[in-house]
Amino acid sequence: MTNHLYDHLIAPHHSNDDVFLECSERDPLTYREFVRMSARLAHVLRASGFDVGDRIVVQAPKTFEMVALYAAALQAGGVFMPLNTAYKRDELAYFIADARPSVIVCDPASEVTIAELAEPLGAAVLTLDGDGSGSLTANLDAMPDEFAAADRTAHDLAGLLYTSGTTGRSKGAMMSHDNLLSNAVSLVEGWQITKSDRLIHALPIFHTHGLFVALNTALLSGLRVNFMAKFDLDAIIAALPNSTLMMGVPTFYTRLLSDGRLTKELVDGMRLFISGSAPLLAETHVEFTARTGHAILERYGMTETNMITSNPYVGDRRAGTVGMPLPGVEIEITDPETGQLVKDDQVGMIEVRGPNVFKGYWEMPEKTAEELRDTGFFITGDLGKISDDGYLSIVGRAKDLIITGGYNVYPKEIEDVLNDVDGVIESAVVGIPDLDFGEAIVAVVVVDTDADRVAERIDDAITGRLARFKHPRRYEFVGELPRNTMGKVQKNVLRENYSSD
Ligand code: MCA
Ligand code: AMP
Repeated sequence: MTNHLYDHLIAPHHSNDDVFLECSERDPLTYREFVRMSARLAHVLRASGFDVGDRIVVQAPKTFEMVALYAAALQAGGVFMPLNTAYKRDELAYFIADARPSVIVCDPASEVTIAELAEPLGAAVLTLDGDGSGSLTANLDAMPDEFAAADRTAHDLAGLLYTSGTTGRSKGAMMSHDNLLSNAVSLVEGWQITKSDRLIHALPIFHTHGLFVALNTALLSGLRVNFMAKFDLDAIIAALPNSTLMMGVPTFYTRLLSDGRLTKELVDGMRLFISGSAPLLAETHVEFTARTGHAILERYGMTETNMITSNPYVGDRRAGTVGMPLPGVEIEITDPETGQLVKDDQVGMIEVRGPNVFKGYWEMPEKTAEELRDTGFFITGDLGKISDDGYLSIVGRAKDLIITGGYNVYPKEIEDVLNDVDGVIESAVVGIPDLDFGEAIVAVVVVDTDADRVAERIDDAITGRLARFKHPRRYEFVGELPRNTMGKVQKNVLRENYSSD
């Protein structure tokens, strides 16, 4: 029997007494204890009706138990599907109905809502609170310490992560065991991660970055994780002297730079700072190097592909670039219209092929065919160019996407909510530069009556239906939207107009 990810990430730690996860609120958890907790949780899942190939939806606080639940789902042969804790009922309803999990684990505070959504599917609902308590763990001690891992090949599914669509519905990216393992192996080698590393982990664990990039590399190398509930500037400053490694989104670095306590001495013991999920401004890179002596290593990835490129660990970490393809990963720059390769050094669509590229979108063969070519190349929607010496720069996006503090927001989803509001004729949502979040959401709205009254209704609709990070930070009420001769709204004009204010 083999279970690709379990055999490489979890089983090797069976007798490892090194600390895996530590945090300020609880006793540290060793690797050995983690393996035992995962096995017990796998028994809980089985007893709740979780079979090989089933999906488990998890919308729960960031805890040791949630990490062990990921391992348990793999061990039980299932597919782990984490969801942003900020999602509201309407958002959850879609994901749950689409993925049809057999088990859902949620915060006790949302149990009633989740139970309603689970009912038509007959899915079991278990709870997990921020301190590790809940119905998921209530009988953990009574469970056996060992669980025979289900047989899973490299090509079986391990994760289902939803990404929003530029038009229409969110799509579940199907990640296989090998997609995840091959990428973790490349990153551990490329970033020279070892068991001596001490990682600052302040990212959420419901996305690729905090879950797969950070935790799969931790499990593969056996390093020690300083597991923080969220980004907290004081906690990070306090942790830096005893750490060697940090992974973050650009907001982590701009916030650190805004604090006078960030000095060369503070980060004396640090080996590597890594940034990704959103563009790191070249000036942030330069300022960070000047202040700390550390050149941030910027890398580029997507939910559908895991990590694609990375700046070198040894060599020039070039500001404003995302480095070179990881081993085994190929990149092509193509003409977005024709799909033909562009000439050297020209800007075009970034396409990627390799063991990291996903298996397709869950139950959406047409969407898969649109973005994943028969040749195996995935069309990223990002525009870029490659320098003579092989560094990729991302220069824009062909997709209508806003990235705010590392979270992706598709304007269409917000526009749909706005356009539903009584009194709204039409709307356009754009991202404008923001010092803290990289981009901030602005909604430009055309109304047919008293703007104040409509604004109240908009506020109710947005608050009720969308996660907080998707809420526009600013509304502009206008008489009409700028359009080109084809009648298409000129979002670039809106971006320019509101960026300069
Ligand atoms: C929190 N808020 C946000 C965001 N985060 N609004 C917009 N964008 C955000 N990212 C809201 C809060 O609800 C709060 O609302 C208000 O903004 C201020 O919150 P603040 O305390 O400043 O936020 P925070 O809790 O400090 O969080 C900011 C953060 C966090 C640290 C940047 O958003 C974060 O950890 N982002 C990382 C996301 C991530 O992991 N992305 C990876 C995706 P109120 O007004 O109610 O107070 S994976 C990916 O992209 C690919 C694969 C890749 O390459 O990695
Ligand atoms: P997601 O769908 O959350 O996986 O986000 C993937 C998108 O994040 C990519 O398509 C890029 O647009 C963006 N992204 C990730 N890393 C970087 C980076 N280092 N620089 C610029 N954009 C990035």
